[in-house]
Parts: sequence; structure tokens; C-alpha cells
Amino acid sequence: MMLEGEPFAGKKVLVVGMARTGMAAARFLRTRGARVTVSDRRGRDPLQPEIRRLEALGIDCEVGGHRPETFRKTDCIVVSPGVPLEQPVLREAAGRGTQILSEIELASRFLRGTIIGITGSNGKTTTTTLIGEILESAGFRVQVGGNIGVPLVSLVESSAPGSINVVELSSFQLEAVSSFRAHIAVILNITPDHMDRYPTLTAYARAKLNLLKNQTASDFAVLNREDRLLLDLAVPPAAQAFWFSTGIPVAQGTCLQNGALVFNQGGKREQMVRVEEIRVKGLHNLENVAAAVTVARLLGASVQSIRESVARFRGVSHRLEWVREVRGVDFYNDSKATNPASARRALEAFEQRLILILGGRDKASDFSVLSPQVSRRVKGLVLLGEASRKIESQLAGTAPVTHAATMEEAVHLAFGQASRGEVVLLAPACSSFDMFRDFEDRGDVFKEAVNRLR
Ligand code: UMA
Ligand code: ADP
Repeated sequence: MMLEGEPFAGKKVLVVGMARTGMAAARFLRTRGARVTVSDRRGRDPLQPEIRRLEALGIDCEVGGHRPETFRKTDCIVVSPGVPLEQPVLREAAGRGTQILSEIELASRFLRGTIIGITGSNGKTTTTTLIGEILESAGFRVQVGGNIGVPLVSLVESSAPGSINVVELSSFQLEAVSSFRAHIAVILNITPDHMDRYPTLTAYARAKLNLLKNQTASDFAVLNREDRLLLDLAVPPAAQAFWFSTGIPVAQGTCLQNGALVFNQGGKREQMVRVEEIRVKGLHNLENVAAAVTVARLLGASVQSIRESVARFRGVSHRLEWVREVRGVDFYNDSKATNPASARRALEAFEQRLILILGGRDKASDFSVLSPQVSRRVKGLVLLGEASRKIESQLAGTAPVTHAATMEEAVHLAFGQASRGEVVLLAPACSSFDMFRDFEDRGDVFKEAVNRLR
């Protein structure tokens, strides 16, 4: 099928990865008339349902590894975020001049409406969700997608001129972009994560900064005024800079003044929301709210509708989520704290003494950054999963350690150490894949164990 004016019509396109992104990209490209092959390193058995669905659409499937010939005989390659660009088949293809696109780059070439891009090491999903909710209540036509779990390419058909696409973006998704441009780009923070994929922290930061690279003076960059690495690498951006901060006054953007978040622009000050109206816990969430408020105000949402939406927002599950109180002990699920920086912010959100459940799969992280907070606030550490021994040695001398083989055991050990008025916190600082399907599964198993306590 050849479609008029379709850049991919009749082109041979190879999609790498047969999960959410690859499936959506392959389907999209097929409807645009491309000759599509999907390649996955996993074997045929686990991929049977996907293969059936793709073949029914006339898409070729190649599983059980990436064959170099397939990568040679293609006009263009679309990579899923979980596929590292550094592997030989992709390096060779890039060397030969084959176009390699990330799925968000592909999607952005077709997407109608305005793009708001949100990245950062932590806080993306919370901020993306809040921006979506504020804009929707303010009457905008809104779609939310990206790293939050909905491939951007699957939003193309339903996008419309004048609508807003609120897009969560990971460093992986930002690696292979060439023309992707966000009208408003938000960078929440840059702290070490995914150091098992990137050779250096700068390489990881550079991928995130790709979000700013195609912006022009008619766009906006909403940046964390207190993030040292961001200030070193991103300033001055080509776009108009707006800042957010809870510790430093800013002339353009949102900061904390007299117990309220205040939006400043061109010498005008607007009180957006008082801190006591904000229900999500911790200074880090105040930063997320400040960033979201800045975006919404730049787009023209009214102060009142912004305030009402923020006051309604209860956060997203698995992010510092209160589970239950059992005999005076509060249990919190922060399963999405998958790196040391987010676990640190979770610890800082509490005044009380804590029992901390930590551990999972290591991403070449440095857990010693948690030492000051653990020494100050943690009464006992319960360690779980593959990274236990490394964590124990990097946090030696900070707090007494016990080891658990299962989440159920971890919850019991933690509860056994907690006194009335104290908190049991799951903030693992690691990914979940050693013992669980994903962080949601880990959080659910934690919550089930907590809900069984008597
Ligand atoms: N695969 C290969 N070759 C490789 C590597 C992987 O064939 O060299 C295959 C795997 O066998 C698998 C598929 O690729 O079949 C997996 O692709 P994927 O990891 O990109 O998974 P998707 O389901 O497409 O999900 C991706 C994002 N995953 C990652 O970035 C790892 C999802 O973010 C995102 O929600 C989704 O696209 C939709 O945009 C998840 C994530 O963990 C939540 N993100 C990281 C994070 O938030 O820290 C970045
Ligand atoms: P992401 O999508 O970037 O992973 P989430 O909103 O899902 O962000 O939150 C991930 C983890 O980081 C959670 O543990 C959450 O409590 C914590 N967190 C949320 N916002 C911030 C922030 N601004 N700075 C540091 N940690 C944060």
C-alpha cells in the first residue's frame, strides 16, 4: 500500500524490541504503509501472542536475537527505550548512515498539538500526572503519555491541533532524537541513575539535555534552580528559562515565599497555592508541584483552577504512598524509589524514626550517599534482594542491619523493630527485577503483607 505524502510509505523499517513500544511503533508504521520487521532478542515461546498479532497485520517477526543482515537491509531503524544503542548491530548501522530513531522522535513527526516534555531522574511520573490533571480541569484537551507507560506513537491518531500532549521522557527515550521539540521542556533534576547503561554521569545527563536541544526562543525551559549539574550543563538554554525552587527566590518562575508557592513573571507576583493546601508529602513533591504550576501558568490556566487541582492531588501510587497504621506504626510504600537519590528524599520527608526496607537489583549505584539520612533517622535497616551485601558494606556503621529473604519477612522484621509513633518505609533504592515483575508488583506485595498484619 503506497500512501501519498507518507514519509514511511514503501520504506523498509526495522523496529527493535517487541514490548509496549515496539508493538505500538510497528502497528503505527504499518498503517503508514511501511514494510515493517520487528526484531527481539527474546525467543519465540514467550513472544507467541505478540508474533501472532504482528503477523496478522503483515509485519515480519525475527526473534531469538538480532541478525546483522536484517540490520543491514533496512532503510530505517526504530529502537525501543530498553535497547542500548551501543550494541554492535546498531553501531554498525549508525556507521553505515542508516537512520536510527527513537519511538518518541518517530511519534513527534506526526503528533498534532503542543508537546510538553518532562524529564528528570526522579519525579517525572508525579509531575506529568499533575500537569495532566491541572490542564484537564482547566479545560484544555489533554493526552498524557510517554515513559509513564503509554508509547507516544499510540497517541498520534487521537492527537488534534490545539490540544496538549503531556509527555514523560526518560533518558533512554531522549538518546536517539534529532528533531524532537517540546514547546515546554521540564527538567526536574539530574542525579545518578541507570549507571549500568551509561559510561559516565555526564553521558546520562547529556541524554536528558537532548530535551532542550531543538527548542527556540519561542519555547520555554522549566528548570530546577537548585540542581547543580543542571545549572552547569544546561544554562543558558536557547528557550526562555523559567525556574522553580523551594530554597532560592526566582525572578522568572515559581518559588516558595511566605509559606506559599508564588509564580513570578516580568515583575508580577501571583500566589498560586499555600503549602498547607498541598497534600503530597516531602519537599521533593513541593518541587514537583512548583514545576507543574509553572507549566500550567505559562499555558494560561487560571490561578484558581491550578490551586484547586493541586489541592485535590493525592500523588501516584507506589510513590511515598501511605498504606496503613498498625498499632501506632505508619507504613509507607515508596517502591518507585529505584535509585539512592529518591530514597534519600523519602527519608527526608519524615520527622519520625524509621525502619527502612532497602534493596533489590543494583544499577551500579553508590548507596553511601544515603549515609547521613540513615544515620540521622533510621532505627533499623531491613535488607532484601541482590544488592543486600553491597548496601550493607556501603552503609556499614549507620544503622543496625537485618536480612530478609522475602518481602513478607521484611515487613515482619521491620514491624518487630518499630515502636508506636514510628514509620516503616519501603524505599528500596534499587530496581525490582531480581524478585518482582516490576516496581508495581513489588509495591503490591509490600502492601499485601502490610494489610495482613494484625
Ligand atoms: N530488547 C531487545 N534487544 C535489546 C534490549 C531489549 O530485543 O537489546 C527487547 C526485550 O527483549 C523486550 C523489549 O526489547 O522484548 C523491551 O523493550 P523496552 O524495555 O523498551 O520496554 P517497553 O515495554 O517498550 O517499555 C518502554 C519503557 N521501558 C524502558 O525504558 C526500559 C517504559 O518505561 C515505557 O513506559 C514504555 O516504553 C512506553 O513508553 C519503563 C521504565 O522502566 C516504565 N523506564 C525507565 C525508568 O522509568 O527508569 C527508563
Ligand atoms: P519518575 O517517573 O522520575 O521515576 P516518580 O514520580 O515516579 O518519578 O517518583 C519516583 C521516585 O522518586 C519516588 O520514590 C518518589 O517518591 C521520588 N520523587 C518524586 N519526586 C521527586 C523529586 N522531585 N526529587 C527526588 N525524588 C522524587
